[in-house]
Amino acid sequence: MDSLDSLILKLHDVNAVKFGEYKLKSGMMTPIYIDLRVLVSHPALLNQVASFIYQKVQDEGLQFESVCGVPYTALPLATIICSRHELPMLIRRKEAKDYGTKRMVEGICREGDICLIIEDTVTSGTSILETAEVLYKEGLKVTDSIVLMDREQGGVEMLASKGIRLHPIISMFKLLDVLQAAERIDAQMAQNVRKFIIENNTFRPKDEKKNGNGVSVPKKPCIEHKELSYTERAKLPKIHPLASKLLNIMEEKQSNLCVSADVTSSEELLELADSLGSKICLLKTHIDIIKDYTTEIGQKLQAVAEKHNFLIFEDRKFADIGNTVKHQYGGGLYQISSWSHIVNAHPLPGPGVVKGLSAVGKPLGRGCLLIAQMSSQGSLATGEYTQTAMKMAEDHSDFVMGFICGGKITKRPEFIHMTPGVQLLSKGDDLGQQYSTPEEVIKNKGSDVIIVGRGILEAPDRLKAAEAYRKSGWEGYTLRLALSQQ
Ligand code: S5P
Repeated sequence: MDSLDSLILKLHDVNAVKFGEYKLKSGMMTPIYIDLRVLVSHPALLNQVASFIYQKVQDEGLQFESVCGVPYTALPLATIICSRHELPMLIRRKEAKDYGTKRMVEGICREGDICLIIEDTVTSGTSILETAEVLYKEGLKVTDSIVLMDREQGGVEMLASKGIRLHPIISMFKLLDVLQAAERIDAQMAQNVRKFIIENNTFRPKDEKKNGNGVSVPKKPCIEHKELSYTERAKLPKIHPLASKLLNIMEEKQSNLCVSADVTSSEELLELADSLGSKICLLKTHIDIIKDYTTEIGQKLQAVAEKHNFLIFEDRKFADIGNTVKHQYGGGLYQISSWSHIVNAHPLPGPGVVKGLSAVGKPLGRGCLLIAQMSSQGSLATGEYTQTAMKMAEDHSDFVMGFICGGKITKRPEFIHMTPGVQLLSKGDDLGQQYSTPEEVIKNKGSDVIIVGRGILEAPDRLKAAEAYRKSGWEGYTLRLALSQQ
């Protein structure tokens, strides 16, 4: 298959990417227009785009029972993919027939089946959401969507807040880089478009309203507020003190790297903490996989954390009723609350789990992350579940300091987003783990902290690998900040 760069140039050749003054569906004027409707007149290119989309499906290891293209431009793309790979397809009608079955979706819909949505271009994500809402009404689930062109104007975040992961193939910034490098556009034009994209982000969760179909849509495209730096966020009046401390550490050490210390001996755990301590803002442990656990480990870890100025996060994933998690957190063999600054919890049992943990942790100045999404294939933490986690966090922001999630899910700058499933090279393991790169997670998906386990633990030189992840994560952050401040 051709490279992405050559695909971008071909799209430019056929006028699928145009520069000038154009009006978007929303009424917004734009200096760049993406019009993939022309693809049907270029069958070889149409085929090639379909191949890229299917490659993305495979790279991401997506699981689904059917495929639906957002009408009309993505319809032929979905058709080619489904025909080539013999996948069941669904067709969403734009208007219900006024005779016959009055169905809005053609094809077989089985309750609980997952449908993958394919789209050609995303600005705010509304078109995908509208198609998803129609599919939901048929009892289907939508967890993922693939888009050829992401204009990077808030679609990823908006859909993430609705529990749909958007996987773009070409991002606006990549497109501009390639066209500029090939001298199709000059630096000034590229810069104008970048500025426009950053200033016209459409994602503003607080202003959501329902449209006529009961579909939530952002009220109107808006000028996104300048993104705050970690230091600025650390000073916010309503921020959790531990979140503030972590953000200050991140800025001071220029690190948004959390190492997932998934090792099984206490000696290796302490050695890892000490040797990588200077590179990280946070050390994540799974204390129950340590085979020679003794009560001193917690204190020793704390001493190393103090020496290198990082925090400790026990990845215990509490998921029981309040009374039980209270004991699990404050007592038992591991006495987690005595040494771990941060813990996490599944929102599954309801707010009681947070209340129980808070009763133990809050007096000690501890903090909690809610698991709003998971990196593993087929995770159930999507859609309404993710939204409930966000609401739960807001209701308990005196103890909940952020989320485990795939990317930024709330615009409240007080909350810290931490993302596992990060590797520079691998795409996944054979047990369902799915990886994204630090750049994708921090710069494109707007998360704050990358959580890296095997990417570092299995490297021949762990320190060198930790430095590579620290650097990459930090670059993602500085780039995101710089872009938002232009
Ligand atoms: O959704 C999740 C949540 C977590 S906390 N997916 C995850 O992988 N994790 C944890 O992050 C997981 O338990 C493991 O400790 C780490 C990822 O490890 P890696 O080796 O795949 O980077």
